[in-house]
Amino acid sequence: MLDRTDPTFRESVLKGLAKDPKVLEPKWFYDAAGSALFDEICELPEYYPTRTEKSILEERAAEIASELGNDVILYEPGAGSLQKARILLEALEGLARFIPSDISAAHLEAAASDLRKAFPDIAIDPVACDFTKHLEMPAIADDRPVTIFFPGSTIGNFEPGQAENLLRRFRKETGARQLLIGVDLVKDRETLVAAYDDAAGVTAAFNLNLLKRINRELEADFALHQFQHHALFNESRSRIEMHLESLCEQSVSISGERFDFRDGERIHTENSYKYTPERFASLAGKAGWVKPHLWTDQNRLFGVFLFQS
Ligand code: AVI
Repeated sequence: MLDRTDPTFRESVLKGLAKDPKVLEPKWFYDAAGSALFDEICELPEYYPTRTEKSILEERAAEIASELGNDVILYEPGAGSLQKARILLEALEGLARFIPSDISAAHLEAAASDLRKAFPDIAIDPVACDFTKHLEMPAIADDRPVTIFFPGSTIGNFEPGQAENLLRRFRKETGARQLLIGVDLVKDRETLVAAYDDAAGVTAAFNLNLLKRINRELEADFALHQFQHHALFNESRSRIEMHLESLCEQSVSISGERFDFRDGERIHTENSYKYTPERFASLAGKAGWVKPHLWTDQNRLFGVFLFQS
């Protein structure tokens, strides 16, 4: 298979590692190996968000469906494998149209054609686009109101200011009237840290895979065994942080440029923000999303919000 490197990858890596402290953007986690590791993370006993959100959607499907109504166009940005959409489509009896969007056109088309078989009465119109830049609408004559579906707590990987802008753009670029969104909630430190530092080491492999990808795609020589995964809860900023920590003083060459690491120096690779229901409703409110309705699990680990515009 042709290994095509995104032309902005090199620029982003060289720029991020020239900073102090060093950073790498989390969007680069998801090459083929990284995506497979993320799927494994979602199945881990410590990683509660995926299964908790799924159980909320399953258990509250009828209620959610009655709040949403079925005379809407459901639009899912960054839809991926369409696993969560299936639960909702089953509940939204009579839904006419579903628009999944994803950056990878091939992946999306394959997932959409499976979905068409399962839901022959729903028009499925995938659109390939990068939702962090722009939300594309397919060229269809359908003036039903749009409902945005944004599960998975993906919103937590954006800085709060960026998250607000993104939610505003969701409304403006599609004219959406409703937003159904999954949000990971603040909880005790132990549960949070375990979810990002699992006993089997899958999250560590996911984090370290970023260095493997840089080695492969950007002619670099990171010695993987000389870096270790580190996850912490930064309580004052209400976020999990993932880092890669250098285990010794060392130099790494990337595309002919040299980067020096002190013993113990960290590369900051990801933030995952955790919200209280009030804080998230206030952030969404600033983006024009009002009247929050929250569904949560018994232990209030995760929240599924419905907002109106
Ligand atoms: C994709 N995103 C919502 C995950 C999260 O929980 O922030 C990414 C992840 N990183 C490590 N584990 C999972």
